[in-house]
Amino acid sequence: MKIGIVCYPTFGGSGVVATELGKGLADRGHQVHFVTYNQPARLDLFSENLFYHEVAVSNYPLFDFPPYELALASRLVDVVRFEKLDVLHVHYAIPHASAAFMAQQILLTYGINIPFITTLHGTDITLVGQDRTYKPVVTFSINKSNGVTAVSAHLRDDTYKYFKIEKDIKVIPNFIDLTRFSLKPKDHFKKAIAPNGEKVLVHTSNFRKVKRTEDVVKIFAEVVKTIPAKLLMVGDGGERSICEQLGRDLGISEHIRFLGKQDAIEEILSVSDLFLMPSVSESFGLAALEAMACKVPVISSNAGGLPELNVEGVTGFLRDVGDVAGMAERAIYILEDEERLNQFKENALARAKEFELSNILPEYENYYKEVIEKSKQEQG
Ligand code: GMT
Repeated sequence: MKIGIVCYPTFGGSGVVATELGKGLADRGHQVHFVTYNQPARLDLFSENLFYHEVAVSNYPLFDFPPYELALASRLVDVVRFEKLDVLHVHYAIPHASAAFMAQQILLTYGINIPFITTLHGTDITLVGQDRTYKPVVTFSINKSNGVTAVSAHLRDDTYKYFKIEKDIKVIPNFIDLTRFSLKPKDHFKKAIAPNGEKVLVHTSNFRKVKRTEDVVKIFAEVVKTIPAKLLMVGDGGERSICEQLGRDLGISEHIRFLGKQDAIEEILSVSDLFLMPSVSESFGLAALEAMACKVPVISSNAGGLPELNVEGVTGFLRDVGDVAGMAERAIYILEDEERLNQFKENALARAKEFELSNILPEYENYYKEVIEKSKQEQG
């Protein structure tokens, strides 16, 4: 198949999923065309089946807000026509689904009928999508999609709850490439981070409010009272400086390292003993899956789709959003007993294996075929 993928090229979960999916599809012989405003962060390899088409946005002085959606639609028209794509797959509804719909309508005037699939990732539904400024467009473009997927059953149900959706939404969870995300021998790094054998807790995110990163610091503050430990904070965003200040205020900053944005996340996870994800909402929790693949158990909130990934008492524990004391108590429970910790680590990996790329990718392939076939039939 010839597949066009639209996504945010940044470090966000939807962009990561879209890029890893495209790479996986290219490995299986499909031709994959990324259409976005920057080279996706994880599109870091050469393959004869991978293509990248940049969307250039005109900076005409009249525009206070350059119309990215129009530029994207125009670029999609161009790429579909000249690369003869079979299907478009857009990740994150805003503004990708409406741009794909516009491109689809324009392409009809050229006698080309291309179906498009929208994958809902989370905040496009739970946060931004519900903003009155976007809701009618989000609803319309989901309903006009030829196929719709959501990354968890919870996100699918939320979409039905908050929007008037007439389409079937297929759940296809996030996935993990275990050849990349696995425990790496990084003893020298572990020694540098935790020279006295301290336990290493870790959090990776884009430090937005939805991640409740302050809770991460507060949980750690409780843990370090009982267990010698270090905290690695990976990523960057608006809440980072607040967390740095909180660490200082709580007198624990010497035990916390802010590492900023990192490419080799799997190396950091490889020296970690426990992952913290206290998010207020999380449609799936890809960062937690990446941790589990590197044998790191998870203490998380029970928000959104997290219970579909993190299994209570097996791969970690889940507590209500904001229950810092409960999360800290469960973190100590896992970390205080070496044998117990090792069992949780094994369980985390076993669970991650269920989301192996090779298990999930065929679900997307089959769905593409189904949607293409259906669209051909509808066309007559
Ligand atoms: O909100 C983010 O963390 C980024 C966001 C995105 O769409 O880029 O991530 C969402 O999509 C990921 C991939 O499907 C999911 O694993 C994350 O749980 C989800 N984030 C939230 O729902 C907050």
